[in-house]
Amino acid sequence: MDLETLIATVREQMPERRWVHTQGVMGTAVILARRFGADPAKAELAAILHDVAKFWKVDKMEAAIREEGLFTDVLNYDKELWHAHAGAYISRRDYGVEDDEVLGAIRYHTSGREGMTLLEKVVWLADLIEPGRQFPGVDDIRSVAENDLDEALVAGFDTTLGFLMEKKKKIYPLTVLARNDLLAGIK
Ligand code: DGI
Ligand code: FE
Ligand code: FE
Ligand code: FE
Repeated sequence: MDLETLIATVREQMPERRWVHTQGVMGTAVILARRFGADPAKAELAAILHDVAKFWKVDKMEAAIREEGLFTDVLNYDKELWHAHAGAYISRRDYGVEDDEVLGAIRYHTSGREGMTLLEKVVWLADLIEPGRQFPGVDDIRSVAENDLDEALVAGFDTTLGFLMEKKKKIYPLTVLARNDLLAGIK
């Protein structure tokens, strides 16, 4: 599938405001990729697809996750996590994305994981700080992201975890592992 067709296919699966977010993630992911030495084309492709399943019906996300059979544990956690796995699965199955780096960046764009790749970090952070995002502390994370990728991710995970705690939500173990791993890597 060529890029133009892919973009049109993704766009029609989401409301306009989510497409605006996706475009923001594309732009920010390319900037961060250049800044930190990841592949900008891969970052952009992952960004295009990262939220493709976000507005699917819950049953459809669940069916995709069960069909793939790799991350059924996520079904015991917040539904907000599901679109990332469903998205990675159909990116390969339906949209011909074979690149494991790109697929990983889609799959882990919500939860993160232990041992995140450079591309996964770039897309995770771009999702959090694209220009349309507004939450307390986002400008601080943007500042840190000017020069320290891992430190920006730690700040981002702290914000996400704080939000989940406040909402009395379960925390998916990969998110905890991601933060611990990033902390171990920064002094
Ligand atoms: O899809 P987006 O809104 O662009 O962003 P996202 O894919 O990063 O989704 C973030 C949402 O997922 C956010 O509202 C928090 C929620 N969430 C629920 N459980 C978890 C979680 N996020 C993480 N990282 N870990 C969880 O366990
Ligand atoms: Fe998402
Ligand atoms: Fe995110
Ligand atoms: Fe997103």
